[in-house]
Amino acid sequence: MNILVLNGPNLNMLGIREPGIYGSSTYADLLALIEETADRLGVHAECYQSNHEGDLVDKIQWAYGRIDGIVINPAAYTHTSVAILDALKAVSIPAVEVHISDVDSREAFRQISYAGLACEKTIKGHGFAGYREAMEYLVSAYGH
Ligand code: CA2
Repeated sequence: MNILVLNGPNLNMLGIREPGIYGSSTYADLLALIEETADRLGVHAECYQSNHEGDLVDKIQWAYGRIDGIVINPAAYTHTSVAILDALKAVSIPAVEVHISDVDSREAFRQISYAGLACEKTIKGHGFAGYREAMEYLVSAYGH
């Protein structure tokens, strides 16, 4: 099984600023957790981060025919991007939305998710563990 783990803008800055909201672990630490999880589950994880909306759309389109499940944290684009929503709908690959922070207890604008409308499940406020839980869900639902 091939899982694409997509991260949106500024998530490459993890651990560098705002440790109170996002924790003090880095994006490299997150990649290590995803790799460890993939090994344990016996799947391949393709990780991609971009600060650019179109790049994320391109990567979702690239996934068509290659990837069996998507874990996506679109970061700020969660709350604005119809393009990412449309791309997820276009490829129709099972997807899980992840947010490190509990977006429901933050500003009102963070409680709107466009990407989430194309996802089977949303995991929020579980920190990095949310990515592991999302991968476990995809493997249990679609692993072969
Ligand atoms: O909680 C999440 O995972 C978010 O997707 C993170 C986004 C935010 O816009 C969403 O509302 C919720 C922001 C990611 C920014 O990451 C930073 C990392 C280090 C320092 C500053 C921002």
